[in-house]
Amino acid sequence: MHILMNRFFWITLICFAFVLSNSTKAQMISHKSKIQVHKAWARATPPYTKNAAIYMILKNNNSANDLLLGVQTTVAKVVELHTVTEEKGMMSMYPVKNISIPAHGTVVLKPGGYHMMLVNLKRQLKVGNHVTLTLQFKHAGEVKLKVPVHKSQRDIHEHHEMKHD
Ligand SMILES: [Cu+2]
Repeated sequence: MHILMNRFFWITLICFAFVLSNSTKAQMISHKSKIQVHKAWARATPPYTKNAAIYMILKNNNSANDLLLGVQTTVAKVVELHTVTEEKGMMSMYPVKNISIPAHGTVVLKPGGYHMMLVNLKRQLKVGNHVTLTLQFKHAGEVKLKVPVHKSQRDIHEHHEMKHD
């Protein structure tokens, strides 16, 4: 009986650690931030591509509006904040100064909308790689992230949000 209990304890502990390491929040290095980041991913690039896009959901748990002011990374020279507009059937993207996240609200950075643009990549982004980002918010300060590289949005979900019942 004692051995059984013991084993149960370890299994529980391992499962718990597993859940922690696989939750989407686990990719956030700064945990206490008022800004939560979910489902972040960087788009894989073909060789010799100069730019790459990063998408994520930004959730503001604060009772004041916040602003994403800028982003830093080691894999590119610059990270720009972009949005996409449609004019005469042509989609074009252009840089914005910041991205506003309403109090207790969310902003979705997704293909066809807001995104972060890695400009002048220092290396190719391959599936399985991670990109380390530092997000700068006006109120929440710095949020550090480790973002996985995927081919498309369809690849992300499940294995980052493994459920244990
Ligand atoms: Cu862009």
